[in-house]
Amino acid sequence: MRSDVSGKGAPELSVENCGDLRVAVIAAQWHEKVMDGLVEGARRALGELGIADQAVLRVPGSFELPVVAKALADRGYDAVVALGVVIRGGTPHFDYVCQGVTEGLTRVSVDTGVPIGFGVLTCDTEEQALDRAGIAGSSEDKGHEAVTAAVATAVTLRSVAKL
Ligand code: DLZ
Repeated sequence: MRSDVSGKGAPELSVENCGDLRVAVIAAQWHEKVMDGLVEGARRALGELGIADQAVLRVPGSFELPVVAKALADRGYDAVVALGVVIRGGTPHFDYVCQGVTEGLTRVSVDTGVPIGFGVLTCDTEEQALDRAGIAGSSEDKGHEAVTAAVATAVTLRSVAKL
């Protein structure tokens, strides 16, 4: 594993009794090769978890993820997973997109009570993003991780509802 990779300390999540959950994945379209890896990792995780009721939708860019996440939460999905890649350029645009998507997704999740898996990579370079995209040679698989985290949280919320 590379020393600059952020996943040090990540838990091995074991998620059970989740096959009946409804899960939606939303994916931005900027940086196609990285996004293909994230979406593939997300689909793999859904399969491993036995989630049959699933939807995968696309939006143009990461900035559009929160509004669609809100619509999906309102439609009754138990968990939503947001995937995107924002790569730093020469202008402050990176900061605005990162801030908008992060704050937007947080707000939607807390306001609706629906967990949102945060699979938005915010990287300085495309190489860093590819290293987290779950493709051959990557050190991390952030699409898979985001689905697992969202579904694990939905299972926890179901337990909370029974307390
Ligand atoms: C405009 C823009 C830029 C410069 N960079 C990215 C990026 O690296 N990743 C991404 O997902 N989207 C980017 N966008 C597009 C914005 O997210 C958004 O789609 C547009 O500003 C239109 O609202």
